[in-house]
Amino acid sequence: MKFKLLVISALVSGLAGVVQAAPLTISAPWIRAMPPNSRVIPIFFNLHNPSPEDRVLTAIHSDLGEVEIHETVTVGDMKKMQPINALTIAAGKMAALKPGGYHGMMSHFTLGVPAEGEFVLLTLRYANGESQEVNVEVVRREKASMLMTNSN
Ligand SMILES: [Cu+2]
Repeated sequence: MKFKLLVISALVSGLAGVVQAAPLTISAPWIRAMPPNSRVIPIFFNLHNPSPEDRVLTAIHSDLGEVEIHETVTVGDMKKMQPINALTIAAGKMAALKPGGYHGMMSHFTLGVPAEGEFVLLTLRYANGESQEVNVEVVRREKASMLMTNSN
């Protein structure tokens, strides 16, 4: 019995050394449906970080175009958006990528502007080398509002 316990504790401590940080939780993802001649389309989702360490989103990748991470800033009485290199999601907190705030901005579409109802596979990359995928539907804003409400 004592031997078994020792083995178990050795296993647990062995695992602890290689354990991966808990994955972030993605909720209410959506891409805004835009006309087919649009040069850019916005990407939104909530990122919850359940781990005890801050996590840093450094890139959003898609095979269907280029994606930047944008922030929205107020200059005078104008709102404008600009690219940022990283978005920190503090330990235990949530970062919202939402209209009027942070968002992904997709451009240079390889297969044209994704249409309403299509899905775009995104890979979120983090500063610690981890990544995660999310398949995001292109929807109209009305439907997105329902998504966002339901996730709260
Ligand atoms: Cu933008």
